[in-house]
Amino acid sequence: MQNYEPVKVEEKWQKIWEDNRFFNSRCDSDKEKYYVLEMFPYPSGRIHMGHVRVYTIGDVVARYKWMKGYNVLHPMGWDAFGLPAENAAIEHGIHPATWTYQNIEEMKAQLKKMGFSLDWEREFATCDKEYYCWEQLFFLELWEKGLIYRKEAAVNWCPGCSTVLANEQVENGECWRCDSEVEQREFPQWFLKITEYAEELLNGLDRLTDGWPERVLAMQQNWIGKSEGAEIEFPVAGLDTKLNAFTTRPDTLFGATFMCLAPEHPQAKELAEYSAYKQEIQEFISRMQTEDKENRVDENREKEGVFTGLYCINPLTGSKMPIYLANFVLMEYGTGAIMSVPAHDQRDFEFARKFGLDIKVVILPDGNADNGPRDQAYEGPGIMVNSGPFSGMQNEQGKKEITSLLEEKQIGKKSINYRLRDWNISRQRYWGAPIPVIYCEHCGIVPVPKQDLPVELPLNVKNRADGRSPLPESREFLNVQCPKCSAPAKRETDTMDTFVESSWYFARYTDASIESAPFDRQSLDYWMPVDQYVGGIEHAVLHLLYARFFTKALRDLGYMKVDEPFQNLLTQGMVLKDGAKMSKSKGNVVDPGDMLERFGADTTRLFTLFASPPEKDLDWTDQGVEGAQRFLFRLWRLGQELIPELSPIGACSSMDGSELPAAARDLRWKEHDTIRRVTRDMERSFQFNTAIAAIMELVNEIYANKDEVKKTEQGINVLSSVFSTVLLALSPMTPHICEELWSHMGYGTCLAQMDWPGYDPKALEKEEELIVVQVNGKLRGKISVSASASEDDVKEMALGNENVRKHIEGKEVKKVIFVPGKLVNVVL
Ligand code: ANZ
Ligand code: ZN
Repeated sequence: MQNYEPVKVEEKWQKIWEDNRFFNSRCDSDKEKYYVLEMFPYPSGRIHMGHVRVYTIGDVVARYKWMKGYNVLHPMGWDAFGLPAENAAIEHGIHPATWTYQNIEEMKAQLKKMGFSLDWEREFATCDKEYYCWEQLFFLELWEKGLIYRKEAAVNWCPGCSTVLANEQVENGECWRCDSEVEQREFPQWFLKITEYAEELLNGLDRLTDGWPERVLAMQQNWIGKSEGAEIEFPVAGLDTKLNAFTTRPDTLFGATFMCLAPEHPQAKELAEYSAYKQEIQEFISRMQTEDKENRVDENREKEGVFTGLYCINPLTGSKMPIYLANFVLMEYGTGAIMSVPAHDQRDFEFARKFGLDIKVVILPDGNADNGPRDQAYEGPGIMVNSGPFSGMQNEQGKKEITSLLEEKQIGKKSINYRLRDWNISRQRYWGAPIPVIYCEHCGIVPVPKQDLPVELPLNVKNRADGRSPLPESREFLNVQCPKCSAPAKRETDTMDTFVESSWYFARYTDASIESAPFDRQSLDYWMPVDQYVGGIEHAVLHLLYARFFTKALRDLGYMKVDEPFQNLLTQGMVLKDGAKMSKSKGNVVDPGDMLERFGADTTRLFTLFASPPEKDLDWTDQGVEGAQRFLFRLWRLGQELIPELSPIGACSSMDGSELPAAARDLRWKEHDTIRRVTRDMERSFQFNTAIAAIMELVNEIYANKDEVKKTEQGINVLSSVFSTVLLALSPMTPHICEELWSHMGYGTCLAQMDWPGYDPKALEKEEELIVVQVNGKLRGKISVSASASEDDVKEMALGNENVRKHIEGKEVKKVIFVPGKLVNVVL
């Protein structure tokens, strides 16, 4: 008897798979393709349990689809640009490139130990210039198409480190490194015009309803945030100027009693010039400038403002509306100015209370005339009141009619606003793809000529101790001849947001080695879109939105024909320990490296798959891991005991069931029923945990009946088939141990090359069970049902029995008790 030594078995099969190149995909138009992808990792140095989980899920899908006869693509690469590499450079004095590529090697070795069926021939890192050069080309082409522009924009600035910070580096408004308060500063930045696609990104969600989690769709929808309403002009009293406000509630115009401007509004400064409160206004503006915008719009944030001393005229009532600057109004949304309706908007209500402004009710919930004082705004629908000719109207109707009136008078118009903002892709960082732009004193902003790409990120720079990018100081990089006039010019020293790289990597995998173009068109059209994408919910609106946008933009540049990159999306749950997310500070981190050494890949895989369905959180427990390991040992022992007597006759092999002895027939029934259940669980949103449970049941059944079944030759055939079926069904989850036992059985081909077993419906038919049906405990009938019938099926049949029907007629059924395989009791 051979001992089970997981690590030895695993190394053996990993080598065999790799040597035979089983998982290296080729285009094959005769076969249906299946592209499964997990979000690629950042090369931090070691894989963590989150990686283990997501890549295991993807691997089971890939292996299953191979077995189902698909031509599968399952690639892997590295999201390799980004800040941690620069931090490591500062901390350990090691170059970001060295650090990154070393980490890749280490993580790759770990991933290989997990036995994933990955096509490593397509591997790349986004920091390879062979990759980012195409991104620079896209930049230039998007620019030509008007989808990229440069504009002054506020960024996070740390006065302590005198550098710009990424959003992720701002913690509670403070610099992560020196704790200085972060300020907002204006810098010229490059923007990708994602807003141009707002409507398409929104409508495209409808086509994803079958394949994407509802939650992600809802998050994207909210993020895009389409609002329909009106833009209305308000003349400023005594000045030859007017303010434009965007509102979703033109029906409340009669209740608009004051105006609020964003502190950053350009007209705020203009008005200050005419104001007696100039000083206060300026103080307010500069105070707001330092405050985080998220904070400012937080609904719990105290409302703040300053009166400008000036007034607008309400175009419908003619009354004077004092103009304020207010903290909760942002310049980025709508027009940066609002008409305030304190009776029907809670923020306006709080503001009005604080500054003693008029509150005028213009909508009543159901028209009842409760006009007394309120302690909060009524934001719901209702009947319009105090609204001149519109009084008595339903407010939805009022929205339309007031907008038409404003349009007629040419003082307003319908307007649609999106919450979605253009994507600022400039980063004042070193470890990223250089933005291919040159600044010339004579010619202005000049694109790098396409034949000069890539603009290589120089490696011979000294990373600065203060964390600022070394690029502006690299004379070699900075100084360049203007491509137009040949005068000395300067390169752009900002690099691209790393989310740009992850917006198209999935397309590059379709042919990662082509050097003459970003994509091989034929391969791209064959493989795209990704059939199954797997990744974390934290990317619901970041990466997943950017990638959708980029796909559409590349389509419009003529590179691809798909509209959506990811047909189906699975967002896996988190890996917890003791109910909390694993983190260094909590000290509850489980290291996959240790797991691999102690238990091996199959146990690690089995545990993560079995502990909970993929989309739910998974709580790591030692007992769970040990349980998974115990099961594999049990399977191994069963194999050692049985295999000498078994022969490689195939899984779910065909035989005449009616001739079998009872024990063998029952086991054969269980075999086919297991495949039916496992196939269903795999097909239906990848419920691997229940699939595994079904296989475990089958193993138990073999243990319980093997001695009896073994007695006849036919029985041994059944055992051969059943054990083969166990190995096949389990092989996507724990491929190594299955391959090993499969080879012990004497099969000549690898499991990795086998087809998924199909069950024989005939094998499932035989089992008819006699079920006793009682009404209030008294025998009223007997029904014969298939053993595979569900509880609901049996109950339905019981209630449908003629005699039973007679006894329950006209009475209320309180409860139906079901004892599987035995009885149904109807309680009246
Ligand atoms: C008057 C009004 C009356 C409003 C009322 C609401 C209720 P959504 O739905 O998110 O699009 N608003 C407009 N621009 C703003 C800005 N730049 N900063 C802060 N608030 C702004 O929200 C649209 C509503 O948010 C607009 O409709 C406006 O307030 C406010 F009973 O106008 B409303
Ligand atoms: Zn020039």
